[in-house]
Amino acid sequence: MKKWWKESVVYQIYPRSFCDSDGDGVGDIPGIISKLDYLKSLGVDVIWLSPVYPSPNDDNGYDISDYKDIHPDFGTLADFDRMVAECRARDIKIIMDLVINHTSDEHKWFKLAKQNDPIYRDYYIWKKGKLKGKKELPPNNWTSFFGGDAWKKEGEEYYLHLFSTKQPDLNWNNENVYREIKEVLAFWLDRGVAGFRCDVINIIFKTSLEDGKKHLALTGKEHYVSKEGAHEILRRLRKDILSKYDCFTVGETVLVNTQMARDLCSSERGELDMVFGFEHMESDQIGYKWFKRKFRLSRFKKVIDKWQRELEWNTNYLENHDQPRSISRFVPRDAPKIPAAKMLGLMVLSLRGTPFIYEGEEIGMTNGDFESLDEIMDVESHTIDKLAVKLHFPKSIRWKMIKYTSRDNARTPMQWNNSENAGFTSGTPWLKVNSNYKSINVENQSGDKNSVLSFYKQIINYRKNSPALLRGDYKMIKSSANTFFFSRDCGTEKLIIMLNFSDSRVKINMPPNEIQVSNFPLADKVFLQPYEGRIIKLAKQ
Ligand code: TEU
Repeated sequence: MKKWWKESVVYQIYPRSFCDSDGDGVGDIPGIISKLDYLKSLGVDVIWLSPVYPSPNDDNGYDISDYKDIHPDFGTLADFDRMVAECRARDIKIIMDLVINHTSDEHKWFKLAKQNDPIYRDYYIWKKGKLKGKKELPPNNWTSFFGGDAWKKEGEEYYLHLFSTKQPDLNWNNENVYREIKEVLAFWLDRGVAGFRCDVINIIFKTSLEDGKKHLALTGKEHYVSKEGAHEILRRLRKDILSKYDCFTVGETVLVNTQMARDLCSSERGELDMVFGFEHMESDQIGYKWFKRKFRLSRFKKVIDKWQRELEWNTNYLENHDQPRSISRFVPRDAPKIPAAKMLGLMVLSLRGTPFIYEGEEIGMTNGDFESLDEIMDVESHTIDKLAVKLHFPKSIRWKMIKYTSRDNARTPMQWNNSENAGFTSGTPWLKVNSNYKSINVENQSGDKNSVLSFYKQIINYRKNSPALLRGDYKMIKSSANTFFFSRDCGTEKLIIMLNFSDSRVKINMPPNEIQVSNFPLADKVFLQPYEGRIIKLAKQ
């Protein structure tokens, strides 16, 4: 089958924050349908929908209580089918988020498991506590991704939760779990979806429940990161289900290195088609995301270059619903936002691989302008704050950590126009709208040929017609410390992409060439402007 997804531009929708059609303050499927023409005009080929399943929303849908239905906040299965049909009419495909490391604690399987049901108990991972003197401790020392213990006591035993206490981990040693999830995949593929983004897919299989080596974060990880058991499950899912449909999968893979990514994506093994690595997203963090350090382009370039060289094909992205906005982290705070947002967009869309754009990135949305923890909804931020209180971190430090790293930075409602609530809802939005919506919004930018949005449209269109950008080889070109240059070459077409990450002009020294795209309409052949991104085509020699 043709790997059509290699030539696609994927757009991630976080449904709660995209567009609300009924005024309840939460985005929904009819809202998404109303914006499909917008997405088509942007040049989007595939939509990745963050979870729309029923969920108590402890983690905004990443805690699923029914895999085969739609949350009433988002609409109904009939709305979903209509969305698929409306997408098909515009030649847009949809991929779903598949969250199968854990369910919600309100899923019927877990409710039965808690009651010691002979079948469902074993769908989850249970163990007795450990006695230390008279004190009972959790079964092992593992810590959760959101901070604190990875176990919660329920009755006589503890259950494992690598995320929040309301997200019990499934037991992938149980064949029934495999069978149930296999049916979930078929259910959505039969409804017309074109694949899945597989949440934390490389940690689903736990090899043992022994104590882990102590780490600053994620103690226990050596017992579950990228284990053979997970590889095997993915191979079985491909053989039993995925291979029967024209679809693709992209794995969200935590703590993955290029070797692990290659093992997951190699075509002989056929486990996943692509992964999201995180190494480049860590170039402004120390060890774990709560400790921020200055962004260093040298580190960032090195990581991007390594992933480009070492993987035959992969994803390119700078944003998603878990990460602060790119414009608020990969360029200095005082950088001019419009050219910088365009330059970052040019990078994502011109590297080798499938580009993923996150809602709002195409208009240069920035981090949320939250003033206190009360305005933040994210379970991760609140869990970390509680832990930091226990560790006696002063309030000002706690707030600083959360303000710059909270996942809610990217979850603020989509900014459609300059009417109240940015045109996102006629009600009260579930999360505060960024007050910069009056200047940063889709409507303002649609009519402005110099806007970030117009630039995205231009590059996407350019990409669709450029064999070098779609399929060409990648090579980094040596350049100064403040710039990132690389070539894309497919024999008939040789392009060079130049990105200036600094506020100074940079002299360029290139053979005869033609400027194809630049975020500065009057681009100069001798100098790159501050935050300029450009594509040049080398004249045939
Ligand atoms: O994220 C997994 C994951 O690694 C994140 O917890 C990440 O460490 C953190 O968000 C970085 O800030 C996925 C989903 O994308 C996330 O929204 C869910 O909360 C999580 O899985 C659990 O399902």
